[in-house]
Amino acid sequence: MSLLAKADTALGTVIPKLHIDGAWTDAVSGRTFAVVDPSTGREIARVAEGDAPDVDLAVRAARRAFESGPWSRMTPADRSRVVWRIGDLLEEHAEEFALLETIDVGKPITASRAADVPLSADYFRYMAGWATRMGGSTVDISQPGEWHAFTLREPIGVVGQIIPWNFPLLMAAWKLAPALVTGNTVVLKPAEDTPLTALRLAAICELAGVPAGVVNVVTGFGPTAGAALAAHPGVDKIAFTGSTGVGKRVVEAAVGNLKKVSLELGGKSPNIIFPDADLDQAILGASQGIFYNAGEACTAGSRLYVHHRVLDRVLDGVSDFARAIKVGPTLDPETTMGPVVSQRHLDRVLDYLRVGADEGAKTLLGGNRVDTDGFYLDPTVFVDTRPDMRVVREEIFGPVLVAQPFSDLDDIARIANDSPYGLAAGIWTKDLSLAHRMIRRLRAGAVYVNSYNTTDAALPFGGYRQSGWGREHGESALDLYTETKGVSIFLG
Ligand code: TXE
Repeated sequence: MSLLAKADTALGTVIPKLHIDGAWTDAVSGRTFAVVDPSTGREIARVAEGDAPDVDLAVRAARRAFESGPWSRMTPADRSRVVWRIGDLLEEHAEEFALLETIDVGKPITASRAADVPLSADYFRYMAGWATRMGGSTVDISQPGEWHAFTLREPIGVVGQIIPWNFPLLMAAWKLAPALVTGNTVVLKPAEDTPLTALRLAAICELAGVPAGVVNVVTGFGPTAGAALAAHPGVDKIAFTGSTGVGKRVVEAAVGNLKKVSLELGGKSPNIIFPDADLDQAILGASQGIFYNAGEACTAGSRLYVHHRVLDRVLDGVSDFARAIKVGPTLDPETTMGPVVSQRHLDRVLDYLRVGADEGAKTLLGGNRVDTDGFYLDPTVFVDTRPDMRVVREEIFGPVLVAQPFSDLDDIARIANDSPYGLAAGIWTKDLSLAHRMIRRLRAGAVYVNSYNTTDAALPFGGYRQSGWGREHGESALDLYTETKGVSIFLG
């Protein structure tokens, strides 16, 4: 069977409806919206268009499931087993999920197979372990002999989760797994561009033994379904990954009932190559840091700073890498870079290419859309940029790199930090003390040394400044989904 036919079969496994209280339902309005394959620009499915009334039904179902159990009252070992099983089932259905992700997002099948699906499966299994590991502690208060004081960690309750389209399955895993192991119930809203794997995942959760009402999925648009979820008074906590602008709107919407908020937002991350670096490694890291996933990554190393002594060599190397990228249809195993996610996003990135040229940046490479069906762009490198240019300051979220030389080792931390964002930063050097000095000076939630884009389920992840609030992964993820109760007992 060809991959195209297999993708069609995978598409047939998705129930294109809302998943509320364990049932698949149409939107109250009866409306649906189109899902488009970015490789071709053609509609491949229609899914239910949820809105405020559907969100309300889902929140009520999640509340019932939270209040009446069994989920929030299950033993940690039982919850752990169910969450682990989600990971195992994802692995059993790996090829189906990889195909769905590929046709929905426009990412090469090789990437979906190698990264998105296995990382998502591993994430559920990693988080499953925390169910039986987390707990409170005993605390000595004023006169220990007369008091017994301790803490309890309890689920927050009903959690709303709004996720983006660049890594839809992985983002669903990052959100669902910690919320579930800690005993919360969830209403998940996937991005309108990429609803397929979240819907399939809801079915997998049920197969794994997640009770009805614990994982609800409402597909729909941001300003309608998303905004309704963020504002809903029955939601105790909202977790959002997406643009900084919408993150601010989510915060405003959450004010009504002061629901807890965690945010993973945009970035414009610096990748800094010092003159002593292993340049072959650094060139590879700088190139993959921006061109992986067609630049649609919040941690993308989109600002490249190269010491002037090695600038030419690095730019030559990055250009060679970019020229060797095979831009093309995502089901072709030879393709190394797919299209961007949508016509809307293509227009946004093309606009930045025009802005960069107008601002006086020099296009070293690329700068054009690929003239074919689908939303393809050439890998692009701008040089001769200035710190105040929009292409240097704003997140483009496409395969567009801005490169600048630097001379002063002390000044580069200030230049790198000159951004409203603070999500990630990369350093390339063999000088250990320089690396350590830089690590401390960079204002970013993730610092990569002689590597780029390393993520691990165990390593806290989140942003400084306008890149977000809170830390996902590791034990920090539990903080996002639990309340801590301080208990004091007077012993008399
Ligand atoms: O993001 P949105 P968009 C950045 C990136 C990109 C830009 C715009 O720079 O170019 O955002 O992309 C939901 N209330 N990132 O417009 O709108 C929406 O339905 C509640 C970085 O696609 O932020 C989707 O589910 N929710 C990012 C989610 O928010 C709303 C990943 C993200 O979409 C809403 C994606 C509203 N008013 C884009 N409006 C990252 N940090 O990785 C929209 N949404």
